[in-house]
Amino acid sequence: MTRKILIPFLLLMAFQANAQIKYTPSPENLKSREWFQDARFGLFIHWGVYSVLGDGEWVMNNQNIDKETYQKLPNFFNPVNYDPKEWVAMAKAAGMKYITITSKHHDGFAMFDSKLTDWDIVDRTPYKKDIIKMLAEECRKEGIKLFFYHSHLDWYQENYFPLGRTGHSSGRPEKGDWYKYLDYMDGQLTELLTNYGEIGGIWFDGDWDKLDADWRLEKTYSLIHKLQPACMVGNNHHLAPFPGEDFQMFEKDLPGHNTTGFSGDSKVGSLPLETCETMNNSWGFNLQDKRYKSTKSIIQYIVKAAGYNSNFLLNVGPMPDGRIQPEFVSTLKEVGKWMEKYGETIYGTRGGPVPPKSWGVTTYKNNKVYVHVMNAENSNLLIPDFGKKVKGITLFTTSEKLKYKQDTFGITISLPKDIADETDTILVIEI
Ligand code: H79
Repeated sequence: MTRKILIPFLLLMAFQANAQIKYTPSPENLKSREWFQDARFGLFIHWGVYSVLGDGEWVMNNQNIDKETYQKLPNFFNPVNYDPKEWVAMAKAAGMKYITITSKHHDGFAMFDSKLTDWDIVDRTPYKKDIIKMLAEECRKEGIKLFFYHSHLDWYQENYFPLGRTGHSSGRPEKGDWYKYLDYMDGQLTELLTNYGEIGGIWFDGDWDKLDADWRLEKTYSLIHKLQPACMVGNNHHLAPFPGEDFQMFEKDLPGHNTTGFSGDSKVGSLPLETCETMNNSWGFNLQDKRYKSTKSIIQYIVKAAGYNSNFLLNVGPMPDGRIQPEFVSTLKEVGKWMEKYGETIYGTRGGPVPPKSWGVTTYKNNKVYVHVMNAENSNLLIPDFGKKVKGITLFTTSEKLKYKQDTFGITISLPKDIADETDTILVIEI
């Protein structure tokens, strides 16, 4: 081959090889995915200097606060009542197995001690302590895995330029170096994955702010997997998963649903799934938001998520003084009581074998199928055939044997009489 032909040929080969690079998760990573799915229930925490204003984590954008003014907020962030022991104990008692906390939200403020900026908790607040480090230590002690929510979108950094769809009132100059911003982000992720022990995963959000930007995701994802191979990557981009991602999340929607309007393109893929929800209607602390979800509806959300083969990540927005509001604490306590009693039908299970129905959902583990009846429609329940011979059916709480008939249509079960107003009546099918 002459050089004239050889060089383009080699380039073409290299290009094809590159196009074929596929992400192969490491054995450690695959193990994390199993652990994650078995865990089923986690605590989401949105906490930042925005909490001071009691108007949610989008307050900088929503109230059109410019950077100069917003910079006053860290001066008032002094969470003297912050006690990571209390937070972790609360999560554990609720039956949660992991915590996902905002290391940085869209306001760009680092809740950890970053050497790459002084826009962080240690440099700017009177509190001066790294709340993430304190939480990481407590989580490790208590066997709770820690994940970081980290925002791609940044309303503070000048190199986040050109601007996206949000953060237009921050008063930044009309110039910036995009790739420097991405280097900065990779730098902060390196800090988070080097200085805080083992991290369960990184939960990205905000790339939808700049749909056409080169986010250099492959580079960032491989950096994460190089630093901590077991660390799972997820990205709330509302699209089908990209290569390099290890779990797929759904915001305020069960997998495949789109009640919010922004989950439309979130085709459910084959990775572990997670649904996140708020306890009232806000992520960050919101003083006026009293739309508290009932214990029953939260339990039913956990159960439904499990039936969709999905984890449930339930959010609290702690108050600026470091405490979690009592309304949340008491509901979580009740949820924990339920999980203690019925957790066997949730933890370590997978969704199915019957897809979710109007009456409820199913989960399974080994030779048991748990039928979660949340809306009994009449005294008999028909479960479509799922190709297994039934050995017996009992009521989970009392082990009472239930009458049933199995034929080509499925299994018809006679339900116990007085279940109408229960949160979740669980039947156990032995196969
Ligand atoms: O961290 C919490 C929220 O602050 C964050 N995700 C959760 C976990 C969040 N950010 N935005 N949203 C949730 C709602 C998204 C709204 C959008 Fe749009 C609609 C994004 C794109 C279309 C509004 C309009 C924002 C950009 C254009």
